[in-house]
Amino acid sequence: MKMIYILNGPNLNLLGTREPEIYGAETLAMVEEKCTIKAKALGLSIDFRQSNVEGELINWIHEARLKAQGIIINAGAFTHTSVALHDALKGVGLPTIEVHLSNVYKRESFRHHSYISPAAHGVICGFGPHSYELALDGIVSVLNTTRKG
Ligand code: CA2
Repeated sequence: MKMIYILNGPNLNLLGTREPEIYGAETLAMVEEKCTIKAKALGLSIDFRQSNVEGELINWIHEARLKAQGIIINAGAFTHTSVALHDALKGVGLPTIEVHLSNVYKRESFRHHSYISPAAHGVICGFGPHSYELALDGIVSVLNTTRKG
């Protein structure tokens, strides 16, 4: 079964506790549960993780090179700051979907630039927790169209 790493960046552990008008009322554990159900229906395994530490996210991306077939990443605010995450994703070269709960383009201009997007196959944002399920559909589509051999 194909393994997908779903990586979450800083402050996403606070999901469901504040700013429900932006991020929704669901906790990250609830998002993980939905992803687990969706992944099972798609025939995928997932490893769902969150860290507030940039280096830990980078190490997980490196780990994914040998252990996973794809990455879904919500890098949180590191999206807008981290050349290091960009380089890690480029370096590993796995199919990657960038995901955001909120529509970052409707928000402050500093959220309009992403260092992740140039290293990603595609971007999904603005659908709340459902963004993650859409990203799982997206990664299946990428994996099924990537040329083998
Ligand atoms: O919309 C997204 O998913 C973001 O990646 C979330 C990040 C933000 O910096 C990005 O621009 C867009 C912030 C995650 C923090 O989430 C919280 C949730 C509830 C309470 C506090 C923070």
